[in-house]
Amino acid sequence: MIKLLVRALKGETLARPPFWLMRQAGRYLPEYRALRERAGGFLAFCYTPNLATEATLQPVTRFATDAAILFSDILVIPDALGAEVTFKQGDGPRIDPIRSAEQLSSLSLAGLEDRLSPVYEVVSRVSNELPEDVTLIGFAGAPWTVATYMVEGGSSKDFALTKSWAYKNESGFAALFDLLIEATSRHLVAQIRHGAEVVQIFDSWAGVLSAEMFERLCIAPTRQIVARVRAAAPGVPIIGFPRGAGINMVSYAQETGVDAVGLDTTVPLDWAVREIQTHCAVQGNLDPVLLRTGGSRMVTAIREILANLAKGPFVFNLGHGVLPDTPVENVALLANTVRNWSSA
Ligand code: 1CP
Repeated sequence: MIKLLVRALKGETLARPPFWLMRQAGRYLPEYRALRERAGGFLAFCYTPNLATEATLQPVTRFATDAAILFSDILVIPDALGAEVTFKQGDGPRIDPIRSAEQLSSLSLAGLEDRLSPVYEVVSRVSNELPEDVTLIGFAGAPWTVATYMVEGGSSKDFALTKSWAYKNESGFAALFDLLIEATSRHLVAQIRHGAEVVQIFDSWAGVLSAEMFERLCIAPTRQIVARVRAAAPGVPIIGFPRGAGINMVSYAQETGVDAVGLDTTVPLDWAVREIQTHCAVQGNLDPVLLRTGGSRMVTAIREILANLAKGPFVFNLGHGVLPDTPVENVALLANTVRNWSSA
C-alpha cells in the first residue's frame, strides 16, 4: 500500500488530499505542554527519545493527520557541529556565533551521526509505532536559514551580519555553506535510513534574499542536497519550503529537483496552479492566523484552497507553523473539513 502523502508528492491527484501541519507538535497542545515540563531544556527534550517520540505522535493521535513530522529542530545541526545552542524559555535560540572563515575551525563534521543518534532513535521508534497509513516526515533546515542563526547568534530581523558576510567574502561564506550542505545531506540520509519516508527542507528565511543571492544561497545549495539525498535514497520524496520566495519560487521549483514546493501564506492560489503545480506537487497554504481565528471564515478559506489546488497533486498544510495560542478545537475543525471535503 502506497500512503496518501507519498502518492500526492509523486504527482498523483487525489480525491481526498492528504494533510499535516507545520509545527503540529507544540505549545498549543496541552499534552505537549505537560511533556515539555518534564523535559528540562528544549534540546534535551529533542534528544530524549521517549519524550520526543511521544511529542511526534501527539498530533497524529489527536487529529488523525496523514503524516507525523519528527519532533526535533533545525538547530540540532549547528549543535552537532559543535556550536553550542541553547533555548531560553520565551526567548528564541542562542548560538555561539560564527562570523569568519577562521572561526569555522571550531566546528567539525566528525561523529555527526553519533552525536545525532538520539534523533535517529526517535525516527526508528516513531516509524515502529505509527498507524500503518500515516507517513513519517524527516526534515532539516536549508543552509541559508541555518546559517542565519549561526552567524547572527540567534534570531534576527534584518540578517545584516549574515548578508554582509555573504556579500563581502564569497569564498569564506561558501566554506560555511559547504559544511552545512554536507551536514544537512548526511542528516537527511540518516533519517531516511532510520525510517523517514519523506523529507522536508525548511528555508524559512529564503524571502529576505535578493534574486542573485536567492540563486546562490537558496537554489544552488538545495539542488546539491537534493542530489545527495536522491543518490543515497532514490524514490524518497523531497519537499522544499522556500518561505517568502515570491516569484523566485518558479526557478526554485524548476531547478532544485524537489518533488513538491511548500507554498507560504502569501502565494496566490491561481498563480501557484499556473506557475508551480505545472512543475511539481504543491503543499500549503492556510494562514496560521486564520487557523487561530477558526470558525466559518477559516472553513471558507480551507475550501477555497482545496477547490483550487486539489485539482492537481496537492498536500494540505498551513503557510507557516501553528501559532502557540491556537485553540485546539480550531485544529480539529480544520482536520474534519479537509478529511470530509469532496470535489464533487
Ligand atoms: O519551548 C518550546 O516548546 C520550543 C518551541 C519549538 C518547537 C516546538 C522550537 C524552538 N522548535 C520546535 C520544534 C520544531 N522546529 C519542529 C518540530 C516538528 C513540528 O513541526 O511539529 C520543526 C519542524 C522545527 C523547525 C524550525 N525550527 C524552523 C523551520 C520552520 C519554521 O518555523 O520556520 C525554524 C526557523 C526553527 C528555529 C527555532 N526553533 C525554536 C524557535 C523558537 C526557533 C526560532 C524561530 C525564529 O527565529 O523565529
